[in-house]
Amino acid sequence: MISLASITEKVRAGERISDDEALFLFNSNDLLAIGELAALANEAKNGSRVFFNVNRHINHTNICVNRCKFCAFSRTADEPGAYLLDLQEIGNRATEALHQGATEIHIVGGLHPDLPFEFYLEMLRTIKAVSPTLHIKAFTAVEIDYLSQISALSIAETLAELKGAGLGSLPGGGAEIFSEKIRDELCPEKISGRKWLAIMEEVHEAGLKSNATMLYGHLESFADRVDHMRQLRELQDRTGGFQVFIPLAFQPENTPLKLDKKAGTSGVDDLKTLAVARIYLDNFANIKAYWVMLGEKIAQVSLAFGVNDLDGTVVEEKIGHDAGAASPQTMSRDDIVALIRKAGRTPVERDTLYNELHTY
Ligand code: V47
Ligand code: SF4
Repeated sequence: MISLASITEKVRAGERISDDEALFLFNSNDLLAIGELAALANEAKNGSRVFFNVNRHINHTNICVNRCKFCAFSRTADEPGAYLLDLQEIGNRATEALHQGATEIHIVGGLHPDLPFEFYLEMLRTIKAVSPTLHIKAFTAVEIDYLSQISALSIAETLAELKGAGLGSLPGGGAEIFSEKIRDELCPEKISGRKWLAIMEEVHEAGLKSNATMLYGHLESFADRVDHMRQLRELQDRTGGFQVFIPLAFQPENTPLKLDKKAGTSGVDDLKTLAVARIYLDNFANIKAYWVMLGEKIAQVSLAFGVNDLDGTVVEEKIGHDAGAASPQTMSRDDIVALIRKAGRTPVERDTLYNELHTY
């Protein structure tokens, strides 16, 4: 019989927990016990060190052919608020980021109906021309699939072209929730969970690292969350190419999915989800709290619930804030260092590939 005691024994022995055990934890209300287990699992990997990075997000366009029901960011080209940044503006933002000490540019955007593949290559080259030292983490698996369609290249060829133009790694977006039933309701136009995983496998085979996310707090059940993490754990066993798992707390404002005023996640759910992820995903080195969606305070408390990574200075964020995120647009390096220190942890600035740059 599964119990908290039997799971604790496994975690103490460094053993992998089962899907049923993860589900048991999700269904438990003993948040502090789950947090303690997650902290144990994390401390074995990372001690008291917490990673963060200095980065800038650039969302080159919000014009998108898809209409995911959880998304408040996307527009059709003729809708108010639709935008497309030109290459000069993208170069200016990268230059500004470089001067502010950024080591990473994080780029994701809508699936624009008219941009040619060459635009994406030029965007990467433009940023690399600002500084070859800037790491470009860009394009979700969903965008890679779209770029392979517009370029009429295979996924492997698309990745090779992008890599040649300066792509350094991939962010973890577009995973949403892998359950076919929920995905059909949420984002029927988007590639399937199976395709997302297949593309990530090719990404890893191409020698590129990537991240992995899970959007939670909408229509999915706890079992759907465990199913999602199981598929990530299995792929990670095969490739080892995921650097970090990032649960994304659904922000309901201005989305077609805003069912009622209670939509969205609770602090308890946020902490439990991060903690269960730390315990279950034993082959992921890092669990990241994305403070933009969680708010700074929950992100800080999560450092006692198994989290060892915080993203980042960000600078300008649209996807969460268009959907009502209450967090600020940016945190400075000093803000993040103070947040980590006040949690009694050691701040470590990293680069995108988790090389350590500076311990504070
Ligand atoms: O794929 C869209 C999500 C993702 C909403 O890899 C929403 O380091 C909450 O993936 N509420 C893009 N989430 C962002 C993303 C990300 C962010 C930070 C770091 C990394 C990384 C990746 O945002 C989308 C989608 O899952 N999203 N709308 C919303 N209303
Ligand atoms: Fe488009 Fe991405 Fe928003 Fe879906 S989540 S509508 S693919 S921008």
